[in-house]
Amino acid sequence: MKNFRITVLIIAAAMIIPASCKPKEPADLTKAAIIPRPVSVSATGETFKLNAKTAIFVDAGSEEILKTGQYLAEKLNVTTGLAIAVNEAKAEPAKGSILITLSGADQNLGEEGYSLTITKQMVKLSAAKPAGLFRGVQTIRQITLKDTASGKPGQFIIPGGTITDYPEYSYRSMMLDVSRHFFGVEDVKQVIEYLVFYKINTFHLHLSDDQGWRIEIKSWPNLTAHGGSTQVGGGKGGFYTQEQYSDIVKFAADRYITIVPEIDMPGHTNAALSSYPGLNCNGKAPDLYTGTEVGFSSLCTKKEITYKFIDDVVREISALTPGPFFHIGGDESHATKVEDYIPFINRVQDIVGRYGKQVIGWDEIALSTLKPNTVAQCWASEENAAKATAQGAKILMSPAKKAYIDMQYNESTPIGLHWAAYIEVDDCYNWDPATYIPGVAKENIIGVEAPMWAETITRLDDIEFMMFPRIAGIAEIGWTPVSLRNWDEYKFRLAKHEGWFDAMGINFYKSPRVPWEK
Ligand code: TNX
Repeated sequence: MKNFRITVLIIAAAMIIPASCKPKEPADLTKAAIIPRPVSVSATGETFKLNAKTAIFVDAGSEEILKTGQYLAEKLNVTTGLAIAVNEAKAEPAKGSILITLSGADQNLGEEGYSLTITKQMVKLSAAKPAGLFRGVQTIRQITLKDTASGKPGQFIIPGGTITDYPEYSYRSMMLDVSRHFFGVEDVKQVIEYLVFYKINTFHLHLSDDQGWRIEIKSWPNLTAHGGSTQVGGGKGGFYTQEQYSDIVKFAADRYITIVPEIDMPGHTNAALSSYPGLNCNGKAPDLYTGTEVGFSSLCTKKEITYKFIDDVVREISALTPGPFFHIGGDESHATKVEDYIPFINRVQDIVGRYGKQVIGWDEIALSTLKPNTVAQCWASEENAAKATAQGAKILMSPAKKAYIDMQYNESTPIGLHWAAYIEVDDCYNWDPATYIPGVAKENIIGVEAPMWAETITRLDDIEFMMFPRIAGIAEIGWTPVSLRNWDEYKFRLAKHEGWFDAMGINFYKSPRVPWEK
């Protein structure tokens, strides 16, 4: 991770919360720059003072909630320079504290909902489930941003009121392609840490493609030894050992983020075909590939060894993945005849099902017979979307013209592709999953994902530039009811996150369409 940034963070603390107390508007919680916008916010005009006496109290006897309290303390201590301690609540916590509790919460808040009450005496965060507390912690972090909190050194004033909040969609995600260019464990953790701030709950790793196989499979070691040894442009590539993958899974789970592993098949498989020639219909190994064309490779759908291979890969990865999903790709299989593709996808769904996982695949999988719980990820074809919903499948919305954060912002931004569209920050925000594809309604949709393909993306700085600020908008689309979303209001909240981007050292795109304050 970016350790050198800690210094930057401490210096930047003064920028997040101004050190001097300029005359300000009265503290108003409804004006807080919270992204995603909460479902309901009401202000009282009271204020809570966060200072050296503030402590965090959590329910006694829960390691899990203690960790959430510690996570909040760590973050606030960096941004405020205070040394807030975390204690188990024995009795009624003292005045001036932050209380994090599961008790007394409205059970209708669901898995991730929370309620936050800020009075002169106390900040009280409650939720029905631990994940809800963790999401609420992100709101507490955000209301200490500049222009929401104000204060003198050592004392920060937080506006009083109540927030009741829960997500519109249960699946809010970003995908990172680690195949076209490889990104190491520390980079991946940094991206996950960014997603946390915007209440995103799923992270999809595109672990294999023509250019590289990125996860160790113990029963097929040449996949990484050979297939992981290069990347687009001919660099040295890389891969995650199973221990490293598990470390990523745990890092994400500690932040209530589910990892969805993808092994793309039957196309996008040149790295595997080059590692094991037996997987090719002609039995010959193609060279490793470092270009960016798509649609030229296919596993041999007619050979039994192909299904033994898939079984082993799915078994090993599923054993390391606690989340419910396994993504089988299935896109752009132009080198596979459709009459071979359909039975292939049908059979792979059965394999994944046997290892207890639910299948996700790109929208082309709707050509096959979808199992009852298979999810189709819609990126391009309305026809495939219609086929999926007609079969009763749920849809994950990733329309390339809106949600592909590997697309350039405009003609002059330096990295990214533009085959789908140029996607400015407002374009990425201004769409509604529930009306985007005719015939695909809210009840068909599980959520939204922003994919980051990595043909042109080579370093963490590039990932940041393409993510920020678009990922904040995708997060709001997934969380906030459409009736509360409006670009002309959102853009001012977004502008206030610049201080956080700077404090984190994030290389963001300073779009001319956002009224930045600096
Ligand atoms: C299409 S989207 C692809 C990827 C490319 C991407 C580039 C999808 C399912 N397939 O193979 O990387 O475009 O934007």
